Amino acid sequence: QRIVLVAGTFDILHESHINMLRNARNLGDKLIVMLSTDEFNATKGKKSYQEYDTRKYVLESVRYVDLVIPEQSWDDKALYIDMFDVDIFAMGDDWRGKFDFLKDEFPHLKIMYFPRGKISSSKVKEELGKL
Ligand code: C2G
Repeated sequence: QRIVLVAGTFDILHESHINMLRNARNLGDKLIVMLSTDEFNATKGKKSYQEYDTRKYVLESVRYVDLVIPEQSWDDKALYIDMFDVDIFAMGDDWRGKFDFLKDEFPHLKIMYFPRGKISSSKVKEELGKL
């Protein structure tokens, strides 16, 4: 079984997120999503509209997602790659190159970057404000 891991905040889930999740799931047999906690986002100066439990609830109802686990710090990627024996780590290409260092610790790991979709949660929020 090939295990795929993705990470993100997934606030106000939209079709570009779904495309990314579907593409990631299609790389293997099981998709694990590391979901940023509200506390982790706060350390990055980010605040989501939906709190962690809501984002988790929504993601768990997506057919491409097998498991949702919390991302509480930058070190959690290595922790979970090891724990779940992850084969592929996938992200949108807004993160291109940023996680290539994981290959030093996990030489067997494949790192894939997908072209980023058109929609962004911040754009959605901005446009909703204009309605
Ligand atoms: N994404 C995408 N196209 C979009 C929006 C998002 O491909 N239009 C991808 C991002 O590249 C990311 C995932 O969907 O792989 C989740 O996006 P965000 O919630 O914006 O994730 P982010 O906060 O960038 O999370 O540890 C790193 C962070 O957890 C990354």
